[in-house]
Amino acid sequence: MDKSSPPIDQRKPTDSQALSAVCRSCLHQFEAPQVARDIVCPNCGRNRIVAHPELAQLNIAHIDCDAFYASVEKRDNPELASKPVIIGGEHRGVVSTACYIARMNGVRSAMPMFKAKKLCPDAVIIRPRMTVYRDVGLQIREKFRSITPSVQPLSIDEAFLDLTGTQRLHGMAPAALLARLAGEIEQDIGVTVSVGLAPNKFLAKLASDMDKPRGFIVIGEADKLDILAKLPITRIYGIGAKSAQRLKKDGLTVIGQLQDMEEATLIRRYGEIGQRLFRLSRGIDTRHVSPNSKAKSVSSERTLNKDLADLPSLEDRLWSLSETVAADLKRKEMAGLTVTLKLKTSMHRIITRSRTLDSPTQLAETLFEVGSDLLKPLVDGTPYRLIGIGVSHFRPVTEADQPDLVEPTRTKRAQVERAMDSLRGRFGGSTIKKGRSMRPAPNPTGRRQ
Ligand code: TTP
Ligand code: MG
Repeated sequence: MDKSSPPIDQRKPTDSQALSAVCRSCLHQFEAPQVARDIVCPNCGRNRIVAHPELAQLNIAHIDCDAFYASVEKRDNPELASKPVIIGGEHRGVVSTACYIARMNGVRSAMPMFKAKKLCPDAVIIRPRMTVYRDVGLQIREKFRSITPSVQPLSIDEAFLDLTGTQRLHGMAPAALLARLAGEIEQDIGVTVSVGLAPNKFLAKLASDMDKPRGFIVIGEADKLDILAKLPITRIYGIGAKSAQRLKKDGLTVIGQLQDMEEATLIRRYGEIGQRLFRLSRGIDTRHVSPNSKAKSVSSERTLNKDLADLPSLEDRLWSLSETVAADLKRKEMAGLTVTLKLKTSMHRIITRSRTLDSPTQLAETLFEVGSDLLKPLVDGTPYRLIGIGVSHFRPVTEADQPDLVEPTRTKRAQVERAMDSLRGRFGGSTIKKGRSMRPAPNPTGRRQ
């Protein structure tokens, strides 16, 4: 057990503890006498109640739309309301999302479409309408911003909100404000959301996912350890299938096991990740909600000293830009699905080419590989004065750069890059060069940055 944790972490709600409660239907705020499952609102008699002993002290929220693309499709075509709906088919026949009716049959995001059809033969399959989803996502983001300026979008359908200080502004507790916001989004935009309220980002994100759809879960200091203990280790962000496998080999599968381990042991075994495992398993997360983080795209471009027309020179620049973008993504804990290459000709004509990947990335190697593929057909003697590379369509970082069974060399390169990142983390920045930077320069003038 973590002996150094403050005593509050060890406290659990008891039956005699009073609960602050909010009715999600009429927003009435009241004190419920004790921990009880079936509290009914004394004002409206309904039972959609959020209640928790620490309700008045919690300020960090995560809000995520329910089955986002599918919800938008159902909104726009009421005939679909009670039918199983699957969105997808664009990227080599993979499911983007499925409504909760289709999920009852086992359909999940990222599943091959043929398998989804087998599981749910009655499903209505719809191709994604990205521009519509993006517009709806932006409208929802504006709703978030109507209650606090401190909104940090994570992807098209989710964001963190810091509600510190909003009680005075809006005259109601964060929980009531969030309940009102969820109702408004449902009413005005026609999409339902799930809300998590907690002392920090990690716990808020876990909470929003615990009671979908139309959920509202609160995690406090006193119950966080118990709630975390039962969850699989993969719920810790950054622990993907590969890390989970490694931990499983060591007999570690649930977060509770990490809570029983010393920090030094975890760091000795797993390095930087070990420290994260230690802190997050105890619900400790000091990251701030940062409203200014670039959420739409992360990119880097460079105007060249002299115009370039040959592939090796352009690739040379592309590599260092890919490294810059990857470092930015890793620092911001973001990963994107779409890679965009930008070129400006000597005549100032801008050319962009994009490719959407099967799974999101934050790796320089992948950015470079895709960027270079997009670049090759454009190298036809045209002199270019600027080159840039960017990433957009952010997905949860936990889904990033999964081992690629089809292209094992990519997996291998990803491993090397991660190892380098970890060394950089321990010994500091620029002293360590990645594999590609150490290869011989592809042309006599090629200089790595
Ligand atoms: P999510 O919020 O992960 O999923 P969701 O909103 O569909 O469902 P949930 O109720 O579990 O939150 O992703 C938001 C949208 O992003 C989703 O509607 C479709 C898209 N998406 C993909 O295109 N591919 C994927 O693998 C995932 C996970 C999502
Ligand atoms: Mg969602």
